[in-house]
Amino acid sequence: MDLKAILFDVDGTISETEEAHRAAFNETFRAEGLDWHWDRDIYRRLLSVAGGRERIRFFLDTERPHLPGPKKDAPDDWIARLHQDKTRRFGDKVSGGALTLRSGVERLIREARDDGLRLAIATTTSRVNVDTLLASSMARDAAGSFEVFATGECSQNKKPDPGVYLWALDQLALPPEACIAIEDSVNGLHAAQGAGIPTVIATCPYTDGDDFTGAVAVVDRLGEPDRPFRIINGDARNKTWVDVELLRHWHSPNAGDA
Ligand code: XBP
Ligand code: MG
Repeated sequence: MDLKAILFDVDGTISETEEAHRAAFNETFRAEGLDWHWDRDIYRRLLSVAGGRERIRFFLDTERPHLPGPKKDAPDDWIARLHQDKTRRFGDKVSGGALTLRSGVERLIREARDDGLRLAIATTTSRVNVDTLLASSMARDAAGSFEVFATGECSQNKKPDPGVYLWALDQLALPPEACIAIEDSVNGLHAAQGAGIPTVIATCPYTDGDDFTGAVAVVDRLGEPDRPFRIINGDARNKTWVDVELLRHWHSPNAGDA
């Protein structure tokens, strides 16, 4: 089946957002009077848990099991409040212009749209974070090219569960073999694979060097004519940036029977 749609992950793929997330988490913990500080090493380890609320809960359960008082008795309500504060702080950073798009993202979105491909978002983060990021870093016409927004609110379970991708496929009314996903992380790869969607990985500093077995290709960025990618795995066909033609090539081995 020919390629009909591209599903973009957000954090780490459209923009390198995780340092802004990490700063928002740490500012939230400080404001709450907690001695928690997630440095880059801790955060890289915690990123194996998708979802900010789930990540806080994992840290609480594994690193701070002796938290006293009501927080321990009703952690979920307290964690939800912490995460709301973190999301507000993250939104302030993003709307203040703290983030830019990764190399090649806006170009590929426009090329795909002009080639008649449909575009969707498939992310763990919340819809408000996606809207704020696109509004503050992407030209309106490019941001307006996305037809479906599958965000953290759309699926019971977070990546690597395939839920968010399955929801996106349902909204697109497309089979997985008509799509390709662009991701940055192992959780994202496994979520897309779980939905049967061939996946291209563009690594980011928090995921570089991870095991992306099963991806149709692995590059260090989507790239631009003046900013070539480094092909880590896969056949680049003498290209140095990801365009629609290369995506169609990477997609073709996965196409089912015509
Ligand atoms: C990456 C995630 C998110 C972010 C933090 O999402 O796992 O949890 O780290 O955002 P993506 P929230 O699927 O886009 O790579 O705190 O809103 O979860
Ligand atoms: Mg990601």
